[in-house]
Amino acid sequence: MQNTQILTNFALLKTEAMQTNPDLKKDLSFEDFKTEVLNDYKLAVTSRECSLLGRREVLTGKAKFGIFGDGKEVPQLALAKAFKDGDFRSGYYRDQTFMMAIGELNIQQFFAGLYGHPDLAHDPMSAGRQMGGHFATHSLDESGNWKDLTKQKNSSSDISPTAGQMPRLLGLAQASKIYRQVKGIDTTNFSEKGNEVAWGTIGNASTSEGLFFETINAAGVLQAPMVMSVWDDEYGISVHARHQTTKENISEILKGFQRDEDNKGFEIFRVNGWDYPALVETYQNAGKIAREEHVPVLIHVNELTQPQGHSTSGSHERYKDENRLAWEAEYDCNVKLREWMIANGIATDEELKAIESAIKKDVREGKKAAWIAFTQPLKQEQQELLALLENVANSSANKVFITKLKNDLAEIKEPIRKDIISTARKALRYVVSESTTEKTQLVNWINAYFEKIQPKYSSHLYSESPKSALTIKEVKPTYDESSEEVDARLVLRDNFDAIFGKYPETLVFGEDAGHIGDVNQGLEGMQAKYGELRVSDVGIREATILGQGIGMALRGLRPIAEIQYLDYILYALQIMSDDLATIQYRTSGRQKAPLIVRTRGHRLEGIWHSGSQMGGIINLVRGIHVLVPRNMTKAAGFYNTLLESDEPALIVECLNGYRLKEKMPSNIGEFKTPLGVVETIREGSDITLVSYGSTLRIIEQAAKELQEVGIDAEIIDIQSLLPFDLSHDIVKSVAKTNRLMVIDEDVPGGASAYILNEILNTQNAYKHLDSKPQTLAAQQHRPAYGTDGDYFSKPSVEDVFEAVYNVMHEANPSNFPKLR
Ligand SMILES: Cc1ncc(C[n+]2csc(CCOP(=O)(O)OP(=O)(O)O)c2C)c(N)n1
Ligand SMILES: [Mg+2]
Repeated sequence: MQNTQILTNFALLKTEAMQTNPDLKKDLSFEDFKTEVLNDYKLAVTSRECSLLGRREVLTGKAKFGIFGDGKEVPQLALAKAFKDGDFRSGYYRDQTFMMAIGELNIQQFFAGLYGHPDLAHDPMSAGRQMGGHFATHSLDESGNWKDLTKQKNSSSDISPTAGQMPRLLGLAQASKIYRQVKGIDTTNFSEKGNEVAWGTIGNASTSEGLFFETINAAGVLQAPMVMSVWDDEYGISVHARHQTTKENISEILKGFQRDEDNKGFEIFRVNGWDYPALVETYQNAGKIAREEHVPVLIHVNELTQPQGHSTSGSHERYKDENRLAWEAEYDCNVKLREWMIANGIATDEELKAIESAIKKDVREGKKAAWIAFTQPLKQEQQELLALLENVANSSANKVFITKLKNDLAEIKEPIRKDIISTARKALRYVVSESTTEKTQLVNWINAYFEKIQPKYSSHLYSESPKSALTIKEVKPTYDESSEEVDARLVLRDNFDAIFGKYPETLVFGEDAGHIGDVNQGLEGMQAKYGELRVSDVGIREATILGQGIGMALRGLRPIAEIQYLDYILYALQIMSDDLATIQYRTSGRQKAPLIVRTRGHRLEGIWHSGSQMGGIINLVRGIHVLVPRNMTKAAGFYNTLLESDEPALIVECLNGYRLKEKMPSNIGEFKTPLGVVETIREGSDITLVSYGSTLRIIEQAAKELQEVGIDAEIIDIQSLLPFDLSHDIVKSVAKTNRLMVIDEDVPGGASAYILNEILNTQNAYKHLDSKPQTLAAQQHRPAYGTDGDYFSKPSVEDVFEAVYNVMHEANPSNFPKLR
C-alpha cells in the first residue's frame, strides 16, 4: 500500500472517531500518524519481549507455567484502537498485547502474574490466583462497590476452558441492547445509551467447541452488539486445523450467518493477522457496525503464528515441519509490521533497532522489579522464622533437630511460603511436650501466619461486601383476613410482578418464559406487562442462557436466567462451575455477577424429569448459593432476598408444587427467606429427620404414620444447601432426640453425604448420637418412569417409615419388634 493511501485510510478512521470525540484534531498529520504507528510498534515489541523473557522465567524454574501472546500482537493493537470506554472484552490467554494497549497491564504486572504474586496491587488480574495470561479489569472498588464502567475499558475475567469465554460474551453484548431499549433503568456507571460493544476473542481450534457455535447462533438471533475475533494460527496445541474445522476455515463455514437484505445476521470479515493497515480498518468498521447498528460481527484473523509454540509445556518443532516454521518466521506479524513501517518511511531500520534495544532493557528491568517485589516479603518472613527457630532450638531438648530444620530453611535462597510454614509446623512437633515461652511464640507465629496468609488464597469465594446475601434479614410473610388459598404458582407470579415493578434492572429469560409465562405459568402475563426484552423467550441453549445472565450481571443488570428443568442444568453446569462460581474468587473480589438461576426439580417423572442430582451440583458450584425451597412462598422469599444482595444463586423450585394450595401473603414482594437458616416443620423427641424440597411431603406423611406406632419424629427442612445451617440448629435437635436420619432423593453418597458431613463433622452431632447416623437415599440408578417407577426408585413413605422404625427397633426391640 502506498503511503498516501494509508494516510487517507487513517485520516478517514480518525474523522469517524472524531464524531464521538470532538476534541480530537480534525486532520491527522504525518507526524501524528508516525507517532501513533511507532507507539503501536513499541507495544508490539514490549509484548513480544515479555513473552520471550516469560518463557525463560518458566524454563529456569522461577514460574510454574507460561502461555503467551507472541504471534498475535498486531491484530490486538487494531482491536485496542476500536475499543472504547465502557466496552467489554471476553477473551482468552493470548491477549496480553491488547491489555497492554488499553493501559491495563504493564511489564511488571505481567511478570507478577507469571510468578503468581498473591497481591492485587502487584497482580491486578487475579492476585496470583490464576496462571499468567488470564486477564481482567476491576469493576468493583475495594469495598465491593461498582466503579463507573462507562469511564474505563473493561475486561471480564478469563477462564481456562476453551470457548468458556463465549456464553458470557453474549450477555455482555445483550446488556447494551437492554440499556438502549428498556426504559426506566438507571444506567449510571454502566451504559451510555447502549453504545458499548462486547469484544470476544478465541483461538481457531477452540471454535470447534459447542459453546462457540451456540453463542454465535444466539448472538445472530438476539442481534447483540458483539465483535468476535478468531485468532487463527492453524493449530490448537499440536492439532492442525484439518482435524478441527470443516474446510479448515471458520469464516467460510459460517457464511450462512452473513446478513443480507432480507435477513438479519452477522457481518463477517476476513483479514490477515500481519496486515496492520487492513486490520486497523477492519476493526474500525466492525466496531462501528456493532456499536451503531447493534449487529454482531465476526472477524476471522488469518495467518497468525506462534513463535514460541503453544506454551511452556512443549515445543512446536515436534509437530510443525520446516516449511511451516520458515513460513511462521517470515509472516510473524511483528516482523511484517516492521517491514511495512520501513517500506512506508515511518521509521528507519536504525531507529527501530534503537527502540527495540531500549524496550529489551525496560522489560528486563520490569521483570526484575516484579521478582524483587514477589520475593521480598517471603525473604522477610523467612528471616522472621529463622530468628524465632533459633530461640526455640536454644530452649529445647531437641535442639539438634530444630537447628537442622532451621539450617535447611536458611539455605533456601528464594523461599516460597510452603518452605517457610512447613518448617515452622515441623519444628513445633519437636517441642510439643515442652512448655517454654519460645514454644508459645512459635504456636502464636504459626497461627498468626495462617490468619494473615490464608485469605490471600481463599478469600472472596462469596461476597465480602455489605451486600452479602447472608446479611439480608428475614421478613416473614404476613397474612390478613383477605388472604386466600391459591394455586402456589400465583404466589410466585404476583411476587415476580412486584419484583419487576420495584427493580427496573431485573429481567427474566428462558425457554417458554416469555409468551406463555413459563411452563408452569409462574410468569403468566408478565411479558405483556413488562415487554419482550425483560421477559423473554430464548432458544434451547442452556449454556448460553447461563452465560447471557453472567454477562448482563457483570454489567449491572439483575438477570434471572431460567433453566426449564433441573435435569437440563447439566448443559449449563460447566459454565456455572467454571465461570459464575469463580468470578468473585478469581478476581479477588473485583468483579461480581449477581445472577439468579431459576429452575424447577425434585420428584417428578422418569430419568430426565426428576431433578434429583443435587449432590453433583452442590459440589461443583461452590461460590454460588444453592437454595431448595419446599414451597412457592419460600421460593418467592428467596428471590426477594437475593435481589437485595450482590451474589449469584441457584433456586430450585418444586416441580410438583405449583398447583398445590398456598395462602397468598399480603406483603408480596417484601417478605424475605433468609439464607442458611433451617426450619423445624414438625417437632418430635425420638429422632431428627433432615431433608429438603418435595421429599419433605413424603416425610411428613411418614411421620404421621410413625406417630401412630409411638415414634415421635422431628422434621427439619434444610431450605438452603449452600450455605448450610449457619447457626447450627440441626445439632440442637440431635442433642434432644439423639438420633439422626438424612433423607434425600439423590443417589446414595450424593447430597445426603454432604448433609451428613455438615451435621457430623462441622456441627459435631456425633457426640449426641445413641444410634448410628443414617442416610436414606434413592436407588443408584436414575428414577424409572411412572408412579411405580418413582416408588421403586426414590424413598417412599413406607421406606421412610421402615427406615425410622428399624432405628427404633435396634434401640428398643421390645417396644418395636422386628418388622420384616
Ligand atoms: C475445555 C478445554 N479443553 C482442552 C483444553 C486444553 N487446551 C488449552 S489451549 C488448547 C488449544 C487451543 O487452541 P486455539 O483455540 O487454536 O488457541 P491458540 O492456543 O492456538 O491460540 C487446548 C486444547 C482447555 N484449556 N479447555
Ligand atoms: Mg490456534
